[in-house]
Amino acid sequence: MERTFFMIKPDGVKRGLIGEVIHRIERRGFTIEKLDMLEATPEQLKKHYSALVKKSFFPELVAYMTSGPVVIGIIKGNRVVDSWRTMMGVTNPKDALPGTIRGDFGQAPGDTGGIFNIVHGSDSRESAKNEIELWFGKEESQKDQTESQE
Ligand code: DAT
Ligand code: MG
Repeated sequence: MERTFFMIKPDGVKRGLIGEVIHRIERRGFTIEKLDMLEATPEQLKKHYSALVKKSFFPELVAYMTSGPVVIGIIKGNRVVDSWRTMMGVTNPKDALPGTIRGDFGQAPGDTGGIFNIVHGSDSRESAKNEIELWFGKEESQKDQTESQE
């Protein structure tokens, strides 16, 4: 059984969408294995978004992601990595389909940038493992390794 890392970003928490997101995960039949609430630090975000640190929007992204508490969690299920990405919708809410979380709730108010897309999900099994280690520790990520071979 596969596991993935997800996050409800500060806009999702502020807008009262924790229940909505959790409900969609449960309704879809995935198991929530871990759940926590915290304030992400710029150091954690540099690691979490290591592929994006050189992008022009990175300072804006860190400001967004540190603008309030986030909910982090691990969900488990058959092919959950890809399924959760599908449930989230594409990165920019302007393009995200209705019925997806980002398509139903995301906001992209400016023409020049500013993406507030409610949720995060790992984009591959490898990212899931790395992100689980970053946010929940090595022991939790190693559990993931043995279980992903099932
Ligand atoms: P995703 O969250 O769909 O995996 P990503 O990993 O490419 O997308 O980017 C991470 C986050 O960075 C994304 O959720 C919102 C922000 N972001 C990406 N591209 C952006 C852009 N062009 N302008 C502003 N923010 C952006
Ligand atoms: Mg990503």
